[in-house]
Amino acid sequence: MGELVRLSVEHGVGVITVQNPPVNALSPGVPEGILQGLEQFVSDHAVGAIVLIGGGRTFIAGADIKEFGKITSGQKRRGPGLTTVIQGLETSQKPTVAAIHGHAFGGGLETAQGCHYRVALRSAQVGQPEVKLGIIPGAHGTQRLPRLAGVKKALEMCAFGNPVSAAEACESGIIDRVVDGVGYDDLLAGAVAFATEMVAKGGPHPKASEQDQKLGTPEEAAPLCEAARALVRKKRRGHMAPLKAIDAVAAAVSLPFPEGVKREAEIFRECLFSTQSKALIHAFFAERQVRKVPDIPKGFPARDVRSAAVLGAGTMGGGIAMSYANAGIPVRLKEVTQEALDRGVAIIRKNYERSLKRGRFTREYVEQRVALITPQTGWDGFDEADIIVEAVFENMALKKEVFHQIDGIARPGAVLATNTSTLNIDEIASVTSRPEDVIGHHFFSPANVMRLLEIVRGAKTSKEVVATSMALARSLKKVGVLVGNCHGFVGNRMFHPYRREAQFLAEEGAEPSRVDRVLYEFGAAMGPMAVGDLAGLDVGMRVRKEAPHLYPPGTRRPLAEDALCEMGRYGQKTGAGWYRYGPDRTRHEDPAVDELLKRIAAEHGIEQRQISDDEILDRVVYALVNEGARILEEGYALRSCDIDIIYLYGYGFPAHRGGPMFYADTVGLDKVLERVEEFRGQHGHWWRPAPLLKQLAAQRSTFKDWDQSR
Ligand code: T1G
Ligand code: NAD
Repeated sequence: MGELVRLSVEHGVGVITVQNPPVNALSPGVPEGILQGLEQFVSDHAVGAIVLIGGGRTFIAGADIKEFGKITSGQKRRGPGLTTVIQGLETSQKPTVAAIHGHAFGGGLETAQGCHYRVALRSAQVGQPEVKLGIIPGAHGTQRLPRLAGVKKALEMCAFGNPVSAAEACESGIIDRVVDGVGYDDLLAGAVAFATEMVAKGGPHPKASEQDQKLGTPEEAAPLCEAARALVRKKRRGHMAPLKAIDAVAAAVSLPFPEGVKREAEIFRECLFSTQSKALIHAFFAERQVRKVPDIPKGFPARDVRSAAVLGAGTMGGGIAMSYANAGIPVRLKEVTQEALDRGVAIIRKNYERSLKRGRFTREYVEQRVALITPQTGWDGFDEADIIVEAVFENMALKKEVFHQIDGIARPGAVLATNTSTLNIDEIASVTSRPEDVIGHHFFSPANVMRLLEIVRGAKTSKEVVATSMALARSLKKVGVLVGNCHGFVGNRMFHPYRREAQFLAEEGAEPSRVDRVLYEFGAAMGPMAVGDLAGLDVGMRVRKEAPHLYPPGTRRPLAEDALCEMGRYGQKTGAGWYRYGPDRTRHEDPAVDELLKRIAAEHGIEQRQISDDEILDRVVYALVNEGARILEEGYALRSCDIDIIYLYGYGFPAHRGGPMFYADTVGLDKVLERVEEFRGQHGHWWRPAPLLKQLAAQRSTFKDWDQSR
């Protein structure tokens, strides 16, 4: 305990410093330490005020999330809970001041709300991000925050979980003073000076729990809560915690403080034991786990990437160049013809202008970013770039030609990346004199928006180039996931059976719009048919043509999309695909598609039947899971959580389901296997269960356990 919290006295002010790196989470021992320090300073006559501060780079990032898994519903808490500490800070006879730098998140901000005063460095952020973990603030944040900041601000912060800057927090009453300076020492000096002023001013010192002026009436709060609920339903579709957080904030207005905190506690427990919360906490740790590569320890030497060059200014190249520019990295963008270059640059401009209009960027920011992109048709500067990213057409002969050229131009030590979505990285690398520098950087469309970056390790890719790519992903604000070099890598390899089953279902009589609806209701951003139309049905058709091994003789192959392509229906870009598209891309069901499906079924002897929503969901999602299990046992993904992150960040899989592999765990792998076997009985070949799925189901184990056993 002594290690976790340090006590000192500065100019007559007692300083409680939390020392629980890296983020000063409120792990067991921390609340106890704070309380002990508080009691000691309250009874110390030489101390006039108390400052609570975080050691290292941050204040307190909240409760220790690792502890959540250990809490069972009936368990009693050991020692004083966080709320006891918070109450102690608020009822202290001597003024208490929270000194915030880095982050005051979750229980950290709630602890600060217990203090009489809060000061913060300008760079600090405060927030109640609990909803992102499927829970709500559980240490009275939903009750004190509306009293400090008003109901509207508290709803925003508690229901969406987004952080607020120190300046904004000061404006809304969460923070009393912004302290100038840059680090811990400046903050401590500012906080001690502030505390000394408060001692001189004298009490009574404000208690957030007693300040009701900003709460207003339940009648005034009702429309604010309704508006917040409507926004949540739109932006966090299917998520339970944000709606619950709104209920808890509403209780702050309708109930006296002691009753409000009881209501908050009830709601908090309801959320904590939910599957949604488990899934979101899984996703939180998974996002951090994927940064870890077993054979590349932390701190492994990585190369600096200070300049980049991109080949191809099409859909992907333009977005990739924007990603570099947005990270402040100058980037050259090369096309074959001036015409193609102008087209690419115009799209980049349009994208930035759109962000400007939406208020995401300022004009100054946009101009700075655009200035970092140098469009060109020649090779100028490619010999100096730290990384060259190839994003030309998906064609092996062309990629080889381009890599041969790059090899002749790039400086020694440059990373040579390809954005191919299916081609063999080793074959591409083989035409260069330095296959150790070649790696796949599989961005997702639109590359400037989508956060996933599959980093594809070739057989000869050096560890240094992998480490450089993983670090680079973070600089580009992407989530980098290391995968192996197989057809479609991880994401698209799994997406293939997912979309195949969706087509089979349509051919068997499930209306395409119903297939989409089922997936949408499951929480997916878009159903498989709508996604097909967005990406272009011709893409899948080309894959089926160019990779015949995907459909060995005697296996059933999907027919509908090839037939749609033959009718010129490539999806949104031709105004029709699975759906017909009106102006502004409005989607309409199309009887012509239903007729086509019936015709295909009749011609190929496919039985048309009533198909339940459950079958639709299980067939498409378990197709993902079964292929995911194969990928794991073949070693193309490091862990099942890597697959989950790929699906959460690259394919719009609903976050509150935790990813396909975690979802299968929550269903129970024995149940998943049973269903897979059932589908195998009905549909044959494609449903052979992955051996790993069989093994784990037999052991009554989970993919998560499998990850941990390795
Ligand atoms: N508990 C446990 N571990 C945590 C943690 C936490 N709250 N926050 C971070 N870590 C670990 C993380 O797993 C990683 O570990 C390392 O710290 C560095 O994190 C009562 C119920 C603070 C903005 O949701 O948002 O309070 O991978 O890589 O980019 O109402 O961490 O190195 O082994 O993310 O500098 C609410 C979650 C909890 C904050 C820092 N709090 N954390 O970002 O570092 S619920 C949160 C973050 C709660 C109360 C309730 C970010 C960060 P490893 P990092 P970063
Ligand atoms: P695209 O057709 O939009 O753009 C390709 C561009 O490359 C064209 O503008 C073309 O003029 C240019 N080009 C061709 N040869 C060139 C050369 N020798 N030098 C410079 N430029 C050249 O294609 P895209 O969708 O951007 O795809 C590019 C790559 O990214 C492909 O490998 C594709 O598989 C991959 N990818 C695409 C997506 C997607 O959703 N579109 C997603 C991930 C990866």
